[in-house]
Amino acid sequence: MTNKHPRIISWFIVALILVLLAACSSGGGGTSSSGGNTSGNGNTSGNTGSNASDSKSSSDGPRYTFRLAETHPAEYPTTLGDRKFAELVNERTGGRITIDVFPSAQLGEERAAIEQVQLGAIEFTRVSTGLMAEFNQDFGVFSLPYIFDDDDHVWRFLLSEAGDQLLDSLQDSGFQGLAWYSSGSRSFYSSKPLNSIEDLKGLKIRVQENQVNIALMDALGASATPMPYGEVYSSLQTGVIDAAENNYPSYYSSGHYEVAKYMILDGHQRVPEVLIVSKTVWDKLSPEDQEIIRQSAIDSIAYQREKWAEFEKESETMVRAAGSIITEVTDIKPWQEAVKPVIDQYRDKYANILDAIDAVR
Ligand code: BDP
Repeated sequence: MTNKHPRIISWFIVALILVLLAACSSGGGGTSSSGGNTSGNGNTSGNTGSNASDSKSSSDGPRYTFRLAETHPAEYPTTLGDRKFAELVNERTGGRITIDVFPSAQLGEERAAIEQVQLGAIEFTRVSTGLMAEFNQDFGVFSLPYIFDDDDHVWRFLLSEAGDQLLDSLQDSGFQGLAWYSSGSRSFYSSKPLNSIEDLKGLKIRVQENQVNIALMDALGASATPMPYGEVYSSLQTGVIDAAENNYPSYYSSGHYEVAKYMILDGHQRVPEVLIVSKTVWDKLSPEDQEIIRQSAIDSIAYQREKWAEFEKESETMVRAAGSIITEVTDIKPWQEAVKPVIDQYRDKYANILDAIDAVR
C-alpha cells in the first residue's frame, strides 16, 4: 500500500508544509512575544518586531540594548527625563536602540555607577555634577557656593558654549557628556533646630563626595561627612550625622524630612544633573547613532525641566504638610561672607569657568 500512492503522499506532504508556512508567516510576526522581556522601567527590550517595516534609514544598522543607571525613584523628575531620552532614541532609531532605565539605584550608588560607566560595564547614567567632580576636576566648580544668581543664570551657563565644552571635557575621563538637567538649589536640613548660620557650627553634615564640599563645611564651622546618598536616611536616623543638604525634591522623595525636620533655605549651591555615556561605548557607535543619541538627550531637557518645576513645588507642599519647620533666610550676605574663603581657595583653579559664569550673569 505504501508503494501504491507514493506521489499522492509526497504531494500531501508538500501541501501540508505550504499550509504550515502560510500560517506561520501570517500569525507569527505580529503576535510573537519571544523577545518581549521587560526590564525594571517597564520598557520592552525586544519590541523591535513592530518596527520592522519602518523604512527610515536610521532603523537600518546594528541593534543595541543599553542600560541607564539612575539613583532616584521611578517618578522623580530626573528619571522621567531619562525615560523621555530613552523613548526618543528608541523612536528615532526605529526601535533599533533600546535604553532601559534602572531607577532607585538598582545598579548601585551613584559613585559606583559612574565607575561602571567609565569601564563600559554600564552604558549610561544620570548623575549629579557634585559626584562627577571626583572624576573630572572641572566639575567641582558647581559645588562652589553662591556662584549663580538663580536658576535662569545656571541654565544660561549650561546652554552656553562653555557648558558644551564642559560636557566634552568628560572625554578625558572616559565619558561623553550628553545633556544637563535641573536640580534647583541645595539647603541644609537637620534633626536639630536650624534658625541661623550659627546653628550649623559643630554639626556633622553629610555632603556629596568631593573636596570642595569639605572646604565648604570647614568655612561654616561644621564637619563634613561625605557618604553615598542612599546611606543618608539611616545615618540621620541613628545620629551618625546631624544634618545633610539637598533640594526640596530629594529632601522629600528620600524621606529625609521624616528624620530631619528642620530646614533652612540658604540655597548655598546649585549643582545641576548631567546625563553621560561611557566613552568606550560612544566610540563604537556610528556618527549617525551618536547624533541621534546626543540630540535626543538635548530634546529631553525641556521635559525634565517642566517635571522638575512641578515636583519642586509639590515636594515643598508635602514636606510642609508633614510638619517640616522651614526657616527662610532674609539676608544672605552673612552666608556669602562666611563661605568666601572657599571661593578664594578655588578662584584660580576655576578662573576660566568662573569667568564664563560671570559672562552670562
Ligand atoms: C540629589 C541628586 C542626586 C545626588 C544627591 C546627593 O539628584 O543625583 O545623588 O543629590 O546628595 O540632588 O548625593
